[in-house]
Amino acid sequence: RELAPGAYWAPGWLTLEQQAWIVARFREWVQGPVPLRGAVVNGHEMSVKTVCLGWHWRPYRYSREAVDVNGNRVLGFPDWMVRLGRRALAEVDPDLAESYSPDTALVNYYDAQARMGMHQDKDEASSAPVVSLSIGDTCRFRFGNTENRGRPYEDIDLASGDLFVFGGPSRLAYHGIPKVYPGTAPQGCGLEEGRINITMRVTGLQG
Ligand code: MD5
Ligand code: FE
Repeated sequence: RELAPGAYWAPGWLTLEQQAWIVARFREWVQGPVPLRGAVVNGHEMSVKTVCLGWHWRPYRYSREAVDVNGNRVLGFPDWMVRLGRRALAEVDPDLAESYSPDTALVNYYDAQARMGMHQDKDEASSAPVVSLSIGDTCRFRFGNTENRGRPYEDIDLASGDLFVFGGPSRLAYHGIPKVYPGTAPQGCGLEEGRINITMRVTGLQG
């Protein structure tokens, strides 16, 4: 369903088998050159922990090396994820899908206490859509407006397997995760506790 212009929600888009396969890759990524870490924003460590593919994100910029962790180069952005991103976008905008080339993924892990405050994703130099996939515990997702952190907003529950695409005017909407519902991950998704969210993005950077 289209929540707002350019914001599309496809519940249950990933099969349980696909979810479990992606969780197995996640377990490899976190054993890779750069561990999961909470980024430090305004002197505070985020409760959401992140590992990146392609480009390393830290507040307000991207780099190839995880300069705020251990300086290692991050893992490459996998080809299978480019294809998955195109298939996701094809669900909502077939014309955009074939030329969509995400080059970075922020893979976020939320434990039962983790929260993400209302923010805009504007560290990318491209206006290409963001493709978001959720696995594990259900969370409350707050989808706001493009003007400020407050009302009007709409709260929806994002469950394991859900796809969200943020494009067009919704690309710069404020959004956040006020709550995770512990113990709600479905049997077979590969995650016993917590929530994984993958956001594929186009950085608009070269090199
Ligand atoms: C999450 N992650 O569920 C969300 C999904 C993040 C983040 O917010 O920055 O890692 S991505 C949500 C998103 C991206 C771009 C635009 C909009 C939402 N939006 O217009 O609401 O862990
Ligand atoms: Fe965001």
